[in-house]
Amino acid sequence: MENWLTKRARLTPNRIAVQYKNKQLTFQEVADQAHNMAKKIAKVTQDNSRVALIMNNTLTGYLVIMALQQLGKTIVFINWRLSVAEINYQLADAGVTTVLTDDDYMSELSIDKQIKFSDLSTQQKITPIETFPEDFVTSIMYTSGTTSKAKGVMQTYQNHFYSAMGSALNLGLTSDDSWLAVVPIFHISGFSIIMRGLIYGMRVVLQSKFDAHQINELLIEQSITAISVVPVMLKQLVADLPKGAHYNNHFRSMLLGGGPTDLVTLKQAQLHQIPVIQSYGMTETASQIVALDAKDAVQKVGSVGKPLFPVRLKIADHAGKVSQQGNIWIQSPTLTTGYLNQPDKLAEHMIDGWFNTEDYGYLDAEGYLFVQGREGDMINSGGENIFPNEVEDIYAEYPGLNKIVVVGVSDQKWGSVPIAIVLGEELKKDALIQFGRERIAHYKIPKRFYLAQSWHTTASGKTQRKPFLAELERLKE
Ligand code: S0N
Ligand code: AMP
Ligand code: MG
Ligand code: MG
Repeated sequence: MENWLTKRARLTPNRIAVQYKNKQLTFQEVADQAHNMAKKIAKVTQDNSRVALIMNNTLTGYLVIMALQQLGKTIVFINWRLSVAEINYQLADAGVTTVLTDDDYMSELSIDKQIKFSDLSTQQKITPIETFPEDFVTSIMYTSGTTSKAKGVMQTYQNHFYSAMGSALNLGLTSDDSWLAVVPIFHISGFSIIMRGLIYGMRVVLQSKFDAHQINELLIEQSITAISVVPVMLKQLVADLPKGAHYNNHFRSMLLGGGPTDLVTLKQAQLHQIPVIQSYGMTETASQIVALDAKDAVQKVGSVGKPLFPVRLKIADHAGKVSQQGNIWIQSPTLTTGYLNQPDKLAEHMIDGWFNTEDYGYLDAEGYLFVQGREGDMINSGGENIFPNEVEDIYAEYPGLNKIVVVGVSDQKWGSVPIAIVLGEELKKDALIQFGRERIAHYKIPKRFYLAQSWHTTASGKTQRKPFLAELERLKE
C-alpha cells in the first residue's frame, strides 16, 4: 500500500489531521513535521528495526509515531502504568535498544538509550519509506496471560487497515468526522483511532488525561463526532452530565468497549440520549471485531452487536465444535500474525483457521452477540487486565507471608478489582501495599488484604481459587 501519510498529504493536504489543546495541524503539516521529527529520531534508532515508546496522548507523541512509521520502524508501545521491572521485561523481550519517552516520564529503565522527546536533536538526512507493506508489523502491544509472561502482540498494516474499514462500514464516515482519543494510544483502543485518522483523512482530537467534566465540555462545545471509551469512563461521563445537557449536534458515536458494562449505566446513557455503540474486541484483533449498529443500540441494549465486515464468528466448545453457548471464535483479517518471539503460540489458540478469543458468549436468534465473561481468572479493572498469578508470584517473596491467593471482585468504580487473602505473620496492610507499588503496576495491587482462617487446597496441595471467591461473595452479603 502507498505510505498512508504521504497519501493523505496528497489527497487532503488542508484538512485538519490532529488537534491537541489549542493547536491544530493539517495533513500536510503533519507530513512535514513528521519528516522533521524523523530526521531527529533516525540517528538514535539506526541500529534497530524496533523502537519502544512511552507516551501520553500528546501532539509530540503523535508526531513521534508518525515519524517512526516514516522510518519504517516497528513501534513497541509501553503502558507507562507498569512498574520498572515489568517494562524492563518487555523491552528485553522486544529486543529494543532505544526507548523514546515523554518529557515527564522519570523512571530509569535498563536500556542503552532512554531518550526524552525534547532531547532529540541531531538531524540526519532521511528518505521516508515509499510503501506501508500489508504484512509489515507496525505496532507491538504486550498482553499478559494466565500461565505466561506478557507476550508482544504483533499488529500489521493489514490488521489496522481492515479494522478501520470494518469500523467505517458500521459507523459511516463523512469528511467532517472527528474522533476524540482519550483512551491511551499505548492500547489498541487509542492507537486504532490514530490509524483510522490517517486512513479516513479524519481529524483526531488528542486528550492526555481523562477528566469526565472536561470530556463532557469538549463533546458539548466542539464539533466532535465520535469518542472511544471504556465502561469506567462511560459511568463517569453519565454521572457528570447535567440533566438536559446534550452533546453537539454532529456527535454520532460513543464507541464503548474493553470490558463489560452494566445495564443500569447503559440505560442512564440512553436517558441522556448518548449514542452509545457497544463493541467487543481485543489487542489481538486490532480493536473491535463486533459492534452494534447505531439504530440497534436501544433495542439491543446489552448486546455488543454483530461481527463487522468481513469478520466471521462462531460460538463453539474448546474443540471448536459449534454450540449454543461457549467460547467466541473468530476469523478476521485483523487478527494478529502472532506473538513476538513465540512462533507457535498463536497456533495454540487456533483450530482449523479459527481463533479462540477465550471469552464466553452466545448469539441471539437474530445473530447479535452477548459476551458473558472470560475464561480463567483474568480481572478487568477499568480496561486494564490483571492476572492473579502475576500478583501472587510477586507477593510470594514477601517476608512473613506464607500463602496468598488473589481473586477478582466486582467494584462500583473499576468494574472489577483484585483482592488478596493471605496467611502469615505480622502482615501490615500499608507495608504490603508499599511492597506492591515497588514491583507491579498500581492497578494490580490488591485493594484489600484479608487474613485467612483456613486454606483451601486440592489433594495435591495446590491452592484453590474458587472457594475463596465464594467466601468473599458471602462476606459482601
Ligand atoms: C480509566 C482510566 C483513564 C483511569 O485512569 P486515571 O483516572 O487517569 O487515573 P490516574 O489519575 O492516573 O490515577 C488515579 C489512581 O487510579 C489508579 N488507576 C488508574 N487506572 C486504573 C485502572 N484501570 N484500574 C484500577 N486503578 C487504576 C492509578 O494507579 C492511581 O492510583 P495510585 O495513585 O495508587 O497509583 C485509565 O485506567 C484508562 O485509560 N483505562 C482505559 C484503558 C483501555 O483503553 N483499555 C482498553 C484495552 N482493550 C482494547 O484496547 C481492546 C478494545 C478496543 O479496542 C476498544 C476499547 C474501547 C473503546 C473502543 C475500542 C475499539 O475497538 O476501538
Ligand atoms: P485486551 O486483552 O486488553 O485487548 O482486552 C480484550 C478483552 O477485554 C477481551 O478478551 C474481553 O475479555 C474484554 N472485553 C472487550 N470488550 C468487551 C465487552 N464489550 N464486553 C465484555 N468484555 C469485553
Ligand atoms: Mg489480552
Ligand atoms: Mg483520575
